[in-house]
Amino acid sequence: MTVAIYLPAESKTEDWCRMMGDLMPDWTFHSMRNVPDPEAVTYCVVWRPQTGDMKAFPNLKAIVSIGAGIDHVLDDEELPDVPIIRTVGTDLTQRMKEYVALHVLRHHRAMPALQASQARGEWKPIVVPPAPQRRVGVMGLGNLGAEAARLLSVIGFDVVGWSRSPKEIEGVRTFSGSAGFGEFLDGTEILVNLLPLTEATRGILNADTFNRLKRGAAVINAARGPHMVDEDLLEALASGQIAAATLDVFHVEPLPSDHPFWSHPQITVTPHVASLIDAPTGSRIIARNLRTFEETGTVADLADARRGY
Ligand code: NDP
Ligand code: OXD
Repeated sequence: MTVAIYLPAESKTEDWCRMMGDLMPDWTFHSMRNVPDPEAVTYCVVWRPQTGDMKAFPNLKAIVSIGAGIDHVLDDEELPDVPIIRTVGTDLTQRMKEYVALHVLRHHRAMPALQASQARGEWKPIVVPPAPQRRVGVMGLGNLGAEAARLLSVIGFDVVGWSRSPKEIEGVRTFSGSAGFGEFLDGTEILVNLLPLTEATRGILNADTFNRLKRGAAVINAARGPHMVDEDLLEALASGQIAAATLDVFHVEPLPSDHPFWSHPQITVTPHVASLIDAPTGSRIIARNLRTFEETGTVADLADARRGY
């Protein structure tokens, strides 16, 4: 089998070709920019490919996203109509749970304000309520959101969750669909976004959403930049409706150096590291999925392109 790999940095593409070749010596891996025979390519493995890249391969059987999200693949308006395989696994879920717990606890325990006091040399205790009196809302209850919500509940938070279809998760009160969205938001003090980016979820972190949260809420966006309406966040921070935000993802990545988020005192910026897949783990998952798909014509981690995730 011949596979074309694309990552925005050509040196990384070459690393992936080497790693995948070591794991699957009976398969052939080429950089997508350097494929000798496009007709031989049956799989593409990609992160943020460019429009039209994959239509060059007429015998494609499937596309593998190097990541849980597939929005970067669906952005290709000339995308071949073949199955899309996500790259997910326990390592990714573990990393995301850690990121969410860290930043929820940080907001809950008022760490940004305590650090600001330290910078001023001020001894200024802040008393926070115990976790059961703090409502945390998790948007998206898939692989990542469900596990993050479970962990927050084990820590003791009052956890609510929101998804497209109804869900049952121990220790979490769940809401679904647009009918359940308002009730999910009411009283939420720390909002965590783990939705996929689709037409239905683009811009969902906007003024209307912020205004339904408890005044002084915190927002954590670890999903995709275009979920956020940046101007609405800046206004909500200025008005006090939102007290703080932790942002891992942005409309443009890397976040441009002149973007106001960089220096905003109430915003914590992390460079898309919430659950960064490491190459050795990712390549092992992808190798297993490629073999399974080749043998059986399907895998558990298939995305649904019509749904958008
Ligand atoms: P899943 O596909 O497993 O889960 C998505 C969840 O979102 C599901 O619960 C789904 O509902 C819900 N959902 C989708 N559309 C809607 C909607 N319109 N209204 C309400 N709920 C909706 O995704 P993952 O948990 O694996 O990943 C989520 C996202 O996290 C990825 O798409 C990616 O963008 C982002 N991500 C970010 C990373 C980072 O490092 N920052 C790393 C990995 C992922 P239902 O269950 O009913 O289908
Ligand atoms: C992903 C990501 O989608 O890293 O996996 O953002």
